[in-house]
Amino acid sequence: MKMTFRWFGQKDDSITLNQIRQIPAVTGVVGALYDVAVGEVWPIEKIYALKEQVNKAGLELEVIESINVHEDIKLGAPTRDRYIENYIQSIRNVAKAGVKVVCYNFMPVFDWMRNDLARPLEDGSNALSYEHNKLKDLDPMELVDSMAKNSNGFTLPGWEPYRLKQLKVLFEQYKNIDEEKLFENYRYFLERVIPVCEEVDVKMAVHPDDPPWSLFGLPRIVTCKSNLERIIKMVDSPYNGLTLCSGALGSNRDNNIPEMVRYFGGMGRIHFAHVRNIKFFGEKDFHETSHLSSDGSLDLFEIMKAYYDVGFDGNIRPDHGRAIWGEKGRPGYGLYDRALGIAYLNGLWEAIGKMDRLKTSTDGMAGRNLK
Ligand code: DNO
Repeated sequence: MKMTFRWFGQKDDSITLNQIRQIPAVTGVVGALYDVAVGEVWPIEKIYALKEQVNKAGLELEVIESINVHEDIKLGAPTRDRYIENYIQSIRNVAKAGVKVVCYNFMPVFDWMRNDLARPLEDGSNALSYEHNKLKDLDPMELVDSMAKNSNGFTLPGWEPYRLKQLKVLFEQYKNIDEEKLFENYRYFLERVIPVCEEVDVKMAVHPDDPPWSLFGLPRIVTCKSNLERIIKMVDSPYNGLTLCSGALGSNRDNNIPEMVRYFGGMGRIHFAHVRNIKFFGEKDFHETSHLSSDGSLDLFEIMKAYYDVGFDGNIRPDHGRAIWGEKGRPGYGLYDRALGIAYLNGLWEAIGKMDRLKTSTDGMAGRNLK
């Protein structure tokens, strides 16, 4: 596996490339052009500039998170073809700069959702949290306001003001879109984009909906094993794959993450791994935690073991972390807890690999003894 770290660029991240370079085993950053509006073509010069900056720091830029999909594509609006053309051009451009994987999502209107960006935890740190009953009765505008007010002055990925300006209109437009219609519009998009990905060798990796259920009456489909399977089979190409996010999918108790890693990883369809933990405190309520298995509800050993067993050699990154040691970073994206997360994932990976090799050699010796 290749360990990476998400970076929001020089202007908009409290963390420097040099700091990232010093986290053990990190070989690359996961980046994006944050100043290109959704739907516009990513200019090649800007991609090259980002790549050069990252490479100069001794890091790679193999993964983009995200090239966002314009709402007109998800809505199947008459203007979608223009936006799909632009998307395709952006893919061609990132390919020229050596990008191998594009992470994106197909969530209507909102990206990930939480109702508290700084829930105090027992150890004095704080983390993102989600309480279903509090959120479901909220006016979506209030949610947008509170996300903006509590983000320590950073723009949260997925909550960029330009995207949310048209909220009321969008809600109106989505009234006629149910899950089946959304699947149909998704297929239309994939049928046009994946052939180009095959040509330029860029893998598409859809991020699951976070949380993986419908909210505010909006359809959500990237939610569970059967839907993920349906999505990758809609255009059955190795270039049509997944960002398997343990925290996003894991917030639905019915999703068995190690099993999904084995299943989709075994098919070679996991192109990017987000690994983090969450802790349930209600049926559909959870807060984020450190990566450590015993701090949360997910078993990170089992998840990493599943990646090891399927021979995962793609890019992986720790996902959100808590805010610890007084750090005032972008909620979920501070340096310290994500770096601790990496150290832990590295430890699991080394131990799993060494135990496996030890087992193979003792099995071999036992075999010889028998002869
Ligand atoms: C949140 C992230 C998501 C993710 C997008 C991918 O922290 O996991 O915003 O980047 O859904 O398009």
